[in-house]
Amino acid sequence: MAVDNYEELLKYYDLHETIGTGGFAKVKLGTHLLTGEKVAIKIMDKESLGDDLPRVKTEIEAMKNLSHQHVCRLYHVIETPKKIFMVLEYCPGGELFDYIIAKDRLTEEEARVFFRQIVSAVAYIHSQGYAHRDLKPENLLIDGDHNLKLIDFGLCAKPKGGMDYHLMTCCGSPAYAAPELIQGKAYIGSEADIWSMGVLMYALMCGYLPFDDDNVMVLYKKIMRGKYEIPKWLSPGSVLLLSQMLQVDPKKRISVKHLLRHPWLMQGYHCPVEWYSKCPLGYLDEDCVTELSVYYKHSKEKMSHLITEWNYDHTTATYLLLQAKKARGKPVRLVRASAAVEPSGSSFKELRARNKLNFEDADTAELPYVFGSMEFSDDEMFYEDFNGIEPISMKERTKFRAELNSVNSAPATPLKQHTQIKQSEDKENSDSKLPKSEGPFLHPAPWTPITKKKGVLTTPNNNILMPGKEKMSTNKDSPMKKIVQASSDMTATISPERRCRSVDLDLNQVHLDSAQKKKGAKVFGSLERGLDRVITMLTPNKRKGCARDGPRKLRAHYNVTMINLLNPDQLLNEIVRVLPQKNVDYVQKGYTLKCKTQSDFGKVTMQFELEVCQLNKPDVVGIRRQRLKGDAWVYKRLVEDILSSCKVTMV
Ligand code: H91
Repeated sequence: MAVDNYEELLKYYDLHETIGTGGFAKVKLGTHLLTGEKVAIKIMDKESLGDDLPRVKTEIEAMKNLSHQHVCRLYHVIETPKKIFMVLEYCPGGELFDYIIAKDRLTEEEARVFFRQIVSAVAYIHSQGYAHRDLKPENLLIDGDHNLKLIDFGLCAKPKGGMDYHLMTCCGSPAYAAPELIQGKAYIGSEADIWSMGVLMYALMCGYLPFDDDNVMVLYKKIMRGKYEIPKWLSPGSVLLLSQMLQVDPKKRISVKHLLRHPWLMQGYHCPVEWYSKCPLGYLDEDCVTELSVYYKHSKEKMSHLITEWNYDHTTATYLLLQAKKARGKPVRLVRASAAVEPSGSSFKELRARNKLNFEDADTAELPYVFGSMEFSDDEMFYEDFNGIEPISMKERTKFRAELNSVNSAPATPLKQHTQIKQSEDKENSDSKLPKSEGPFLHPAPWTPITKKKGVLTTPNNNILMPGKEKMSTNKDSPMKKIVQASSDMTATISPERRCRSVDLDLNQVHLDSAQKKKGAKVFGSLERGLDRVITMLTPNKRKGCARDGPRKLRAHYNVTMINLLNPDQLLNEIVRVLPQKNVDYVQKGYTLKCKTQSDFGKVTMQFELEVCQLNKPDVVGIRRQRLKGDAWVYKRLVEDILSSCKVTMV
């Protein structure tokens, strides 16, 4: 990897490990040098993007126009000859999907808190003329305050004639797709989004999908019939709301406008969902402008002018991140980099050291585990190798860093990088750039008059809606259920104080009666219970290469499952034994298993990590799981399968 691809990025950000992959992109954690704020950096390789380049353009243009408390914020776009970097709001809580499966399902109250935020985000983007078209729990992230942020606008549409124009492109994830969409009919984007929200609400409250099947054609038939199971724990109010959203006839489906004041959503709130932006781009925060103008030695007027160009350059990023820092109650201060501005005498090291000190109070507390290194870790290199992506070497980076002696001194020159990105070929998206004076900070009427017009027939995007997609199994009775039901002879006893509050990793459920177990055994929450059994029965075994270092010490998090076991090697051995049986390829690095599955044609269908770790409060062994690529529900079933097989072999 040539350093110059990262040169511009590394002027402003420190780059840490990969935190996920999204289709054609890799997402890394970063730190904005001037504010010390954490950011997520979506990295795309232009060459590998190919036909997906318009999708990236769509996403960037949409995100530039969107500023809302429940929409992930875009801060900065950097385009180099080979790469596109999108610097985004960092959401330490990860995907809503993982949160749901860690809890099996959410209570009605918690589902309502989240669903109000989803309705708020969707009503706002509709008010701005966009339909999202890929609403699902994987595209909702949880921020540091446990609030949801909508991501992935690559499939969104902004019909030229407004929200009520018909669209034709069939896109999104099959299980969330509206009946009219899979039938290839012209559809209205906002109506299709409401259907997906119905599927989403069902997933929140049930922990599984209303329409699901291994066979995509069977799945489509189920969607078109619109019949789904109503589990007994759903209240009459939620059953009614679901039925209003999951209406096969889009004309009979509830509208966002009516959703805002739906009795189910008002319960306990007594006020409709607030959909308008609480952070409009039009208003400039005086403290932030002052700090920036002092830093760059500009007048406040000049600084305000530079900011309001909204070029999504370093000025935009610094302003928005400073504002975010202020909102978190932190001082509105930029890192003073006087050492760095001195020609070549002052060491870059000094600045780095200072930055590190300044960043000491950053939010590591929110992270599921401590991000150890400010440089590329071994782990990172390893991961990249695993993916066949050439990593930037430590040597190159250090050399490059040392050369950046003017890193923080450059005045903010608005870069028009985004203009280099080719025009989208997506006919359903007009040039979505709103006139500056009509930015999203105005509160437009959310529902513009209807002007119906049939869209131009375009080829359904089969790349996205995958009719032939391989699925592993859709057996609703999770394999973990067997384990849980057979757990009366469980030897493990878990003291109440060992429970993880935030996730309700209710290890005590091993003692529940069978009726309760049946209810709670659907998804990942059951993972805890199953693993617990597996692990207590393991025989000690020597594993080569693991005596070296101990497992990492991680914090309790809902992606970390606690195991009632003191020996991490036993757990690692067992997982390593089972993975090949499940056709999972893995590379072991210390206590981390970097796993992947491949299709018959050698395409990587799934990538995830399982890491055996040590928790200190309580002092137990844990397993951190992280999906990096692949269908979320298939991943869930695969991990459950791996664990249930551990059990079968051990009995
Ligand atoms: N999925 C659809 O895995 C599979 C933590 C994490 C923290 C993030 C902030 C922004 C984005 C991702 C974050 C993230 C894709 C982000 C935003 C936009 C976008 C993309 C990502 C994954 C990709 C990694 C994500 C979660 C979703 C983590 N991720 N861990 N903050 O288009 Cl707008 Cl791809």
